[in-house]
Amino acid sequence: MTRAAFKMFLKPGFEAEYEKRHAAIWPELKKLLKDSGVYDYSIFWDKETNILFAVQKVNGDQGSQDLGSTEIVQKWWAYMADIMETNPDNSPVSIPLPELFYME
Ligand code: RM4
Repeated sequence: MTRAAFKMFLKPGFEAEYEKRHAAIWPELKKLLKDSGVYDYSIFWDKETNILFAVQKVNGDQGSQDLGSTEIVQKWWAYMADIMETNPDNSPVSIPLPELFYME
């Protein structure tokens, strides 16, 4: 198991919509994430910067941001693209973050 963290960027004023959409995450996406070994996955929001901080545990070598070749993730990213900063392929701009401290 590895712990992974990354930041993404929410468009200003869309935090409620972001939370609403994620509260209703598509079951097939949730299943894909879990089947891919992604779990204990949280996303936090910094209201001062609109930065989204994601943390997750990963069994295997593919975290959530490595699943862009799947149709369901491509559909989800396209669905979320109107409220996030994205790359030309609709993937969210995602910056990996190094872990500096962990306490079990
Ligand atoms: C985020 C982003 C991530 C996805 C989660 C569920 O907004 O799209 O890539 O793993 O949602």
